[in-house]
Amino acid sequence: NLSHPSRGHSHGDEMPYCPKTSPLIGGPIHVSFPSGLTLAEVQRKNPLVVRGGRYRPPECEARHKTAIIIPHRNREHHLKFLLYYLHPFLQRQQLSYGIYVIHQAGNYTFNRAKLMNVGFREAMREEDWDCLFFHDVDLIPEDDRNLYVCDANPKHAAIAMDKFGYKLPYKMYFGGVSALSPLHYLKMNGFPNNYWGWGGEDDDIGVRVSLAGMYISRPSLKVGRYKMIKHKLDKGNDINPKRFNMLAKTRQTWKMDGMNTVEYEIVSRDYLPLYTNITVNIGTES
Ligand code: BGN
Repeated sequence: NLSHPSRGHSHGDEMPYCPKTSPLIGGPIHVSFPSGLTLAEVQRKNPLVVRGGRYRPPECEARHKTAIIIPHRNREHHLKFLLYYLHPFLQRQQLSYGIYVIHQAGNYTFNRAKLMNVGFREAMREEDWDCLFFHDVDLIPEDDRNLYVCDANPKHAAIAMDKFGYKLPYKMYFGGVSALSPLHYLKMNGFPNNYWGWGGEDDDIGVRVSLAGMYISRPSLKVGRYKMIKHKLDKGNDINPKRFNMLAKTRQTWKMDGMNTVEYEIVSRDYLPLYTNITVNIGTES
């Protein structure tokens, strides 16, 4: 039986799988930031997206189920543009997908990596996703061929960002957008919980990949292109002065800190038209 176990009644029982390569994808995407764009407009342009920001191709059975995890606080403006580009982009790839925004409650220093751990657990609780994209809110993919599916190894997708001249800033860079299967994620004990503020957590995650015996896979420079929405460093996300010391110890700490130790309290879970919003209390630095 090749049909999907969780198929609902909105789909027939005899739907064929989607083609291996979607006929809907093109090449480069021209990214601009139209003033006056509203979420209502994004909703109007994506009539097939259902409650919680979920979608399945209407014409075929998707080959991939991808969850997008976006850590967030006070970036509504960026989120709006990301949703505006991401929904149609994922639909052109004929993916079955869901978008989760993980919103850090309160005003304590931001913790991107811990929010990703929350997103992983909460998304997997709802659905058997086969790939998770850990996605900064301010990065817009610029090429349709940047497929939002997982590879055999953890994938660093944002390898060519405009702010770094469309090149990798350094060889071990793992920031911005990365894609891991649930198995990859658990094998490396998820992400670190104790990087508060800006910097270093993505390098720690990159080191975990190799400590767990995996490699970093990457799309080509032509395809892994992203435009960053310009902004200043946020209030509540100061540069983390401890990042150098912490990074030097990842080899000793990765098994004791991560998915196996993450603690948090869900404040609310809202199934909004374009995304699932999970507001979470992740505490403060100990
Ligand atoms: C690096 C930061 C990353 C950041 C990239 C790109 C650190 C750790 C100290 C070596 N790493 O320098 O977190 O994503 O720049 O901006 O600060």
